[in-house]
Amino acid sequence: MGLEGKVAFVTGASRGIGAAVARALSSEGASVGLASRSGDDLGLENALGLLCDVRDLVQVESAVARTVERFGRLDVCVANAGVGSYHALVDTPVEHLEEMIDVNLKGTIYAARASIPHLIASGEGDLVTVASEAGRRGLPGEAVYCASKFGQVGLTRALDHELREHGVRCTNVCPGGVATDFALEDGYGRTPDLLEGMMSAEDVAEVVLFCITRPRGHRILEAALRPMTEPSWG
Ligand code: NJP
Repeated sequence: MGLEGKVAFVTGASRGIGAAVARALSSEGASVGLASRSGDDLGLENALGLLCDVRDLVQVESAVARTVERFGRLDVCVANAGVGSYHALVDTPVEHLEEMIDVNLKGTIYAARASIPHLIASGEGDLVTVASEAGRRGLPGEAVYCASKFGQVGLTRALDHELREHGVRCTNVCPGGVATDFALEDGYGRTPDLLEGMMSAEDVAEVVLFCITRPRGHRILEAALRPMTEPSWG
């Protein structure tokens, strides 16, 4: 499944799912541009840590450009950076509402927009969006998060139509609960006890790796994965 010679750009790569994806790509031989607000390179060989707030198009464009400048090409973009705040809509702090739309939805649009010309130039590009089960159905207490995730899913599905003829595959990876730092910050609605029985970041990274290493003659449009402790909600 080697990815030697391939170059990937991952957003939200400093921890959680993004860091697990970065490690998986790197262990298969890919060079990786790792974007986050902390700019961590995870100590990986062949990695470039990039200070980047995905809410800012100029910063995203610059992070992609620096990845291409350093490694010479771009074959894979994983739009993963995301935040969640679990409240009824009327109780959702306005700054959390803005953050979810700006990071999850606009950040994904920006990462795709900046990466697409390079993915087309690669001739064998992959655009992966780390969306959510919340991008497949409405869930209680997460209306804005769902809206941002449905937006990501719609974006990636539409891009499949634009990019297939250019040899670029577009995939939504839609996990259920994953035990990371996600939404654990005070006021965001998750507590450590809720993580019991959830999937690991590595579980999701393996699915991302699986999707991008299929033979080029087919593509996976959506990969949905749930922990056994979660129902599939019909
Ligand atoms: O979250 P976490 P996950 N600009 O909190 C970065 C989705 N998902 O790995 O900037 C740039 O451990 C942040 O880095 P830093 C979820 O919606 C999750 O669980 O240094 N980067 C960090 O690297 C999200 O799309 C679950 O703070 C920004 C990363 O994002 C993706 O999976 C379930 C940023 C967040 O790491 C990864 O989430 C599900 C910004 N403005 C979907 N803001 C789940 N965990 O249960 C944050 O269905 N980051």
